[in-house]
Amino acid sequence: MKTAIIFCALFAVTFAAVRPVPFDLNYYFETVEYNPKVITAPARRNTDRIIGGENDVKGEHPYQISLQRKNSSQPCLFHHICGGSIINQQHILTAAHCVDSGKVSDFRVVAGEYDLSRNENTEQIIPVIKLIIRSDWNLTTLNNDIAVVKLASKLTYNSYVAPIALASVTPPTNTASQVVGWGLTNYVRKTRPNILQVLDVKRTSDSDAAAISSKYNNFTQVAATTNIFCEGLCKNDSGGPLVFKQNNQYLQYGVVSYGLLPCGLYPADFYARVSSFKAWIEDNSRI
Ligand SMILES: *[C@@H]1O[C@H](CO)[C@@H](O)[C@H](O)[C@H]1NC(C)=O
Ligand SMILES: *[C@@H]1O[C@H](CO)[C@@H](O)[C@H](O)[C@H]1NC(C)=O
Ligand SMILES: *[C@@H]1O[C@H](CO)[C@@H](O)[C@H](O)[C@H]1NC(C)=O
Ligand SMILES: *[C@@H]1O[C@H](CO)[C@@H](O)[C@H](O)[C@H]1NC(C)=O
Ligand SMILES: [Ca+2]
Repeated sequence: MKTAIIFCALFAVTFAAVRPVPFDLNYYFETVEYNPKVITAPARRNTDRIIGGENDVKGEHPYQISLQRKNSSQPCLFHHICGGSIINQQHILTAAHCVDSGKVSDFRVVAGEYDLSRNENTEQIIPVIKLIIRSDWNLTTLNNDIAVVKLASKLTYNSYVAPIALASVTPPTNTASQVVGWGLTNYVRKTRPNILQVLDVKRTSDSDAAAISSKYNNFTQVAATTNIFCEGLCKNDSGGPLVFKQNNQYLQYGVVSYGLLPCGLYPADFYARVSSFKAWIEDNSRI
């Protein structure tokens, strides 16, 4: 009898731990960082360390920034929490859930970043002066997960710091795409990469996306996948840009928003659909 009760209790805990839940609903703050990276698969390509993605080439994605937040007990220390993209010299696009708690002065942006663990003399570290969050951002539906971050001073563009153009139209299903981020590379072990990771993905169809996530909304969200089990986004990738190339130019069509946990085990990750918010983003990022 006692044994049976213990067995059932263990089973309940195990079941709860693997239940697929949209990332951001599980742990609120951590959610704020859903992201792109992976879990436990054999290494591929030229790496024996990174699961799913691989080290990016420095300067290949100069629009990517690290959104950082003050450590609550050590106010001079900041931690990477989310990604984001440079829209213009004074504005960053990110996910609403990355910035919807805390004070403006808790945040800063690091552009020209590549290796979080060392100074490469390309970093531009700028305080945040304004957080512009969609008023219809909804944590229950995970819709409208979009925010614009205004910087205290202007970025200087160079080969490591440059803006991304926003897509007016979401590209078709299966369009070859890329996402980058400093999110977890191993969800179970909570491994955090120092070097920016890049993952090649393809846009997922709306019908497949709806079959994977009950929260999928084809107006406010878009999905993408590697189609390889154990690859995908993870915590702290949130806010980062999903891009495709058109005429040799990158265009952003998604903002990393949420996924199902554990990271990497479900066949798509979910993004805010940039084309639906382009006018709002432009209106809110005038210099
Ligand atoms: C803040 O810093 C302390 C001490 O370095 C560390 O243990 C803690 O994890 C940090 N907090 C966060 C949220 O990272
Ligand atoms: C990831 O995000 C969480 C909270 O969202 C934060 O506490 C943690 O420090 C972040 N990870 C890194 C590497 O900073
Ligand atoms: C979020 O969406 C749900 C479902 O449509 C709605 O009931 C709820 O009021 C919304 N919450 C906010 C804060 O708008
Ligand atoms: C979303 O799906 C509906 C119904 O299938 C369709 O009519 C609509 O055009 C789609 N919207 C977008 C932005 O793709
Ligand atoms: Ca660095």
